[in-house]
Amino acid sequence: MRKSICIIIISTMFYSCTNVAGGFSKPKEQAFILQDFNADEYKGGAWEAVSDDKQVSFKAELQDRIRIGEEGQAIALDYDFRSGADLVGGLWLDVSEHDFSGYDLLGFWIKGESTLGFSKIVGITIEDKFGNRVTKMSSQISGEWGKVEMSLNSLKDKKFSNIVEINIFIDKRYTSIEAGRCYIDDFYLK
Ligand SMILES: [Ca+2]
Repeated sequence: MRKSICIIIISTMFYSCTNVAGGFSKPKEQAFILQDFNADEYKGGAWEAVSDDKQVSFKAELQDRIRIGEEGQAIALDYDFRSGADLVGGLWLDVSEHDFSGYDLLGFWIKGESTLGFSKIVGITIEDKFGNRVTKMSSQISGEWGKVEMSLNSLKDKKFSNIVEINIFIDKRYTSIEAGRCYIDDFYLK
């Protein structure tokens, strides 16, 4: 898949999980925050299936209005299937610098923008450097912050240290809302 935006370099940091996120207390167990989007750059961006059709169907913008935590930023992911050829697209992250070994779960926080509408179904795919992929769909997206988690154990035949990319995607076939926005923040490992 081709990536329409590529912004380089990152900061990631260890957090103790005492933050309150949108009224949800984070789990007591310590999680490793893979990406909190609080730096002005990150390694990833928006992608869409047909990037040369002169129609931008997906945008991923750092913004600080709606986020997890009292400060920092989150991604606003806009999509629009009303024109253009794209059936699928989303947000991708380069996580090749991270070793997922020793963790069981990958998660992130997501919230739909009620005033614009949003897909209630999103998918998450992790991909290793050999192109092997595991995908999970979630139909739990709402207008409030909620978590999507996927087990890493389905990758058990592969080495977690080889995971290089995460994709969050919205598929036109799975949503009746043709255009909308969701916010994404705090990718974590547990
Ligand atoms: Ca953030």
